[in-house]
Amino acid sequence: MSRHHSPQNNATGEQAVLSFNDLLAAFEAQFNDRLFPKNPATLYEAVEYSLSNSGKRIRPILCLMANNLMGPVHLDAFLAANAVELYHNFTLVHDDIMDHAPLRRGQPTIYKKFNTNTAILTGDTLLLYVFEYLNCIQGDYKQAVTATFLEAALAVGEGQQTDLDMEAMPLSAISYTDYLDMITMKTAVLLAASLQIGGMIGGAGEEDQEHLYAFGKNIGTAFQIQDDYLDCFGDQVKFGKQICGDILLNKKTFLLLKTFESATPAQRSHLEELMADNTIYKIAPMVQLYKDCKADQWAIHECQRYQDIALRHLKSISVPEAHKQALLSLTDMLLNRAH
Ligand code: DMA
Ligand code: MG
Ligand code: MG
Ligand code: MG
Repeated sequence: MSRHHSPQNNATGEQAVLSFNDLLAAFEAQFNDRLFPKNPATLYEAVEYSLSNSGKRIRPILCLMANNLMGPVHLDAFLAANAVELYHNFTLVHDDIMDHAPLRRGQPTIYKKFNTNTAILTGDTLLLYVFEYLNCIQGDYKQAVTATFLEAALAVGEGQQTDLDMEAMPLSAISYTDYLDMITMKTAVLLAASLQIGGMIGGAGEEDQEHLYAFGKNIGTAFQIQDDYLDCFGDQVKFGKQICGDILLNKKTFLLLKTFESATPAQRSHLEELMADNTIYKIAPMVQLYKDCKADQWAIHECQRYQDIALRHLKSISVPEAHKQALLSLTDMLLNRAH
């Protein structure tokens, strides 16, 4: 493979900015070229299962797009994109065990299809490959890329532990800032780091790297608020995950926090009663309470607010506006909104 993905430049010599579909096709072509050990067969099957039916590939494409903002896509950006995608899949394997989730991307989750122990080994295998890909990066930014990646990966672990700890905590002990810190760590930093790393490999200056990071952090925050919303109000078939799992586990989601904040004293005591119930019978009245307190509308509003902040950071990046179109379209696709 050449060190740059073609087409590098168009006929006029201007930099070619590749679309989501171009980058996705290029990413898929090399992502399947893996050398996972084929034995033992069950683990191989579980690893392949975790990577097939593969979701939206948002994180690796963000990395490639950030790299493409600065110039032709570099082979090192593909290596980093692989690492990011493998790491993301690793976190999902664990997340589904932690969240007792039966479905992911419309199919049984790994621990359901195989068993929890095989799922843990699947996660371990993916994680080892993350570092193999990072290790293959050649440029003199290698150390900076690895450090940025590691910092993000550690934050995801911290965010996931906080998410778990919050399940058992009373709402009165959790502020909106605590919630934002938790979702920043578990979700937003990986998007932010993917973008920063893509930029870093493309030779972005420090300020542009900071804007890339902030752009990713804000779309990541909007993305998780939207994820909380969809877990309750989404279409299960499109969402690919079981609806209302967050309610059953008393996950401290945007909807739950906002409802608690806006509730009347009577609604608050109803909310607390429902939280003490561990059965599926709590779901319908809880959804109703969310609607009565307009938490659904607040979620849409807040998602928009973070998207707007993100776009301001994208605007501040010192490359021609035309180069940013792919990232703008991806943001729209990600946050389900047309400009
Ligand atoms: C997502 O939290 C965070 C990580 C690190 C996977 P979540 O449990 O809401 O995600 P999902 O809705 O995809 O299970
Ligand atoms: Mg989950
Ligand atoms: Mg989770
Ligand atoms: Mg969720």
